[in-house]
Amino acid sequence: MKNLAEFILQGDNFAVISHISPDGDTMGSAAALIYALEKLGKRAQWFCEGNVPEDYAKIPQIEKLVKSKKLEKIENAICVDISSADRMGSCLQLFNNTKNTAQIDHHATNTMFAKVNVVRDRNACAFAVLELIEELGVELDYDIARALFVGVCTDTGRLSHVGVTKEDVLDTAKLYALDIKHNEIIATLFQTSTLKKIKLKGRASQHLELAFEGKVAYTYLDSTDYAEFSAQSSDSEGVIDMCKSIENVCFSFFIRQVPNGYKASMRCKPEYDVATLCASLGGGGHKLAAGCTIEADRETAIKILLDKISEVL
Ligand SMILES: [Mn+2]
Repeated sequence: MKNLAEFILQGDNFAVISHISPDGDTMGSAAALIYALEKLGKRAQWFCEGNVPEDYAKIPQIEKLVKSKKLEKIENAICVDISSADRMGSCLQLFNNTKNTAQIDHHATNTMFAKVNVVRDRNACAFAVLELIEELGVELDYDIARALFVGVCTDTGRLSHVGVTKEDVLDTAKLYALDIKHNEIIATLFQTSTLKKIKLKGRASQHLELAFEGKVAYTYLDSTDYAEFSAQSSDSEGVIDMCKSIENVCFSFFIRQVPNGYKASMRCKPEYDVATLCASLGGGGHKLAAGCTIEADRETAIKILLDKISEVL
């Protein structure tokens, strides 16, 4: 972490890069980092392939990302919550053209693609960014704390996931100490829906199937489903949780159509490991939540995933 703090203190202008199809952790971590950089008198601009999902844009500290200033010159790049270079999507070009590169992440599968790499074994990248901010000697404030809280909520299921540690809770307490209006953030992100999200979930539940005596639940959404409800990929975020919530299910997956095939999200019970399974298909992620893209038609993609699961069940 000292290396990364020095990297930051030596620079003046920074590109802060989030992963494609940004989630709350990559956006919250990026926003907190940009606030901290600005407190140090640095200039920073956010880069990401993909739009900020509508719900997240309602939180001013996340909306700040798209309002971040445009830099004329970029000499330093920092990736947040990015496990491998390809997760930058179209931002990879910028990264490759930048002289000084660093990253802060929390994926066990991280490929150490930057010059300065900080990968922490934490349940959200936001916790690693909190540690960085403390290392930099930047005082936590309301905006930083709210941005980090968005990351924490997203990746820990609001501190409900099985691997959540005492350290996670104690770090989150530091955020609560800044009067972050946690209830407002939670209501905006998790307790408010839209008609299109509910319609999509309904469609996904129509497609829902069980396999291997109910131990596996899976469903899919095609591009036409999204188009029908004028929805985007982030509108189907809750679909995998619906599959996972079914009684006796050990593995669940949700595939959605993308231009080159199907993108799969997978979950499993703690005694299994979907990170390894997805890695064997060219993807990655965490032990209990991972993903991959399968360049195939829907039937083939489902068969490939079921075959992989049958090997470990
Ligand atoms: Mn993350």
